[in-house]
Amino acid sequence: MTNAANAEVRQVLEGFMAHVIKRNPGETEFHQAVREVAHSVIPYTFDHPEYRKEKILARMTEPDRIIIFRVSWEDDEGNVRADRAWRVQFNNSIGPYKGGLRFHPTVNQSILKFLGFEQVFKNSLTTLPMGGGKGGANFDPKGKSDREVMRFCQSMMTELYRHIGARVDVPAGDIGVGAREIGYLFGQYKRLRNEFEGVLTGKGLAFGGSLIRTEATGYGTVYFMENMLNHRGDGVKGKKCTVSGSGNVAIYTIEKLLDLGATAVTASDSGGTIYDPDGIDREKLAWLKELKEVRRGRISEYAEHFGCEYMPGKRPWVVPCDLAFPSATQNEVDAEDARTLVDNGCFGVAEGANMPSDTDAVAVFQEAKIMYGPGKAANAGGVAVSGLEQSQNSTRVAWTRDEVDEKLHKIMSDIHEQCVIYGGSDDGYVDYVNGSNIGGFVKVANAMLGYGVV
Ligand code: NDP
Ligand code: 2IT
Repeated sequence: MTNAANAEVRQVLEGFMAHVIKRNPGETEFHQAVREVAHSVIPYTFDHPEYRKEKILARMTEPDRIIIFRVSWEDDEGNVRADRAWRVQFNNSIGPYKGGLRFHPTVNQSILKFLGFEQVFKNSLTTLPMGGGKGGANFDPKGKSDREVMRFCQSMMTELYRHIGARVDVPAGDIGVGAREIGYLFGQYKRLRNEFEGVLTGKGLAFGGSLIRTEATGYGTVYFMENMLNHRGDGVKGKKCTVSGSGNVAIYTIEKLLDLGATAVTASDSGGTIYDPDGIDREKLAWLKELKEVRRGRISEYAEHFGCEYMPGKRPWVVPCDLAFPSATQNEVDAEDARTLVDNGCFGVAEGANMPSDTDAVAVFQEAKIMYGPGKAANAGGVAVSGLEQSQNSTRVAWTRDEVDEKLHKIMSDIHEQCVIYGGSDDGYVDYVNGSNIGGFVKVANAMLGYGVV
């Protein structure tokens, strides 16, 4: 591009963002997610004027609708509680809305809009027919009894059920929402509608869940890293890895790293990080699963039990590694963390979490030209297997573990391929940010062009 053309692109981009910020005041996470996509897509639309003429990207930043509602429930002491819940139905151009539910005290509209927006592109990349949505509540499941969580979920579904359906909107899990919560939500939906349908994914295996859905996000993130490495003639085997978080995504990332002969040396939660230089082996991982999935304990207990270092209040990025897997939450890697990682020799990042690297951290990775796989590509395996769960539900079949894993492999490699098509350059470097943003955009944009002005 000439200097004049570059200046024009920049001007359009800044004007576009000014408009987004004005229309969505204070929603900083949402602005961040839109800016990252606009950086890739606006230059692309200069070569594809039909998208600009029809204002496709601008229309994509406006959710189809947002449903906000009160969830009243009673705790074990008989106190009345009132929380707030949302469902952001972002875009259903290529399929029913699809995306998780997050239960966390920090949940607000900005966070759910950023997650819903990202989901539109991620779901498009999976190659499956899924639109994008996200929801959740500012309910804090920590320290609540099973019965309290059940009452909350039942109350939430008593409103949510009117807005969702197997052909309308299909929620799943995210932070604070796992198999237990999906069970309670599905049970209430079924009772209210008197219909047994695939309205949620991540269900228990006894009632329509898919094999490998629990593992899919972590497994898929490692498969994506393997694809990025294979593209450069390397592989995951033998690499030392840092992983953040100790929830669903982190645990199955660590498991797949072990399967492929790599070593994870860290895990974390909101309290701090454990550093186990010997690596989290199978026995320790089994203990960690029990700690997090059954006892719902803290990561500091791992350090006490196995006698390794615990770094309270710290994130894993100070630990030298070859590969990093941020798998906890948004903006958990800042520019300083990114510089530390790169200076310590890290040459690959695959994001299991959604938007874990902030804008400045992404710039550090890109300037250093390390392999950087953004969440919408790297962690798409979770929603992809959700899509496979929907297919199994609607055809009333159940695929084997191997069948689902094989399809997951294929989907992750197809996503990688799309990134290379839209983000590759002659010197072999792949810009996975541009690749995933443009790759995710094109299919949704073409559907929107087909629909006319709606
Ligand atoms: P879980 O609830 O199972 O685990 C979340 C983990 O992240 C916990 O270790 C938690 O620690 C930590 N964490 C959460 N919030 C914070 C915070 N504000 N600061 C520090 N640590 C935090 O969630 P998942 O593993 O399912 O999700 C993790 C990430 O992966 C999220 O970004 C989610 O959006 C993304 N993701 C999840 C998918 C899925 O299928 N589940 C699919 C694709 C992406 P603590 O217990 O202390 O809160
Ligand atoms: O961010 C995500 O992709 C998820 N939380 C999974 C969504 C899903 O519908 O499986």
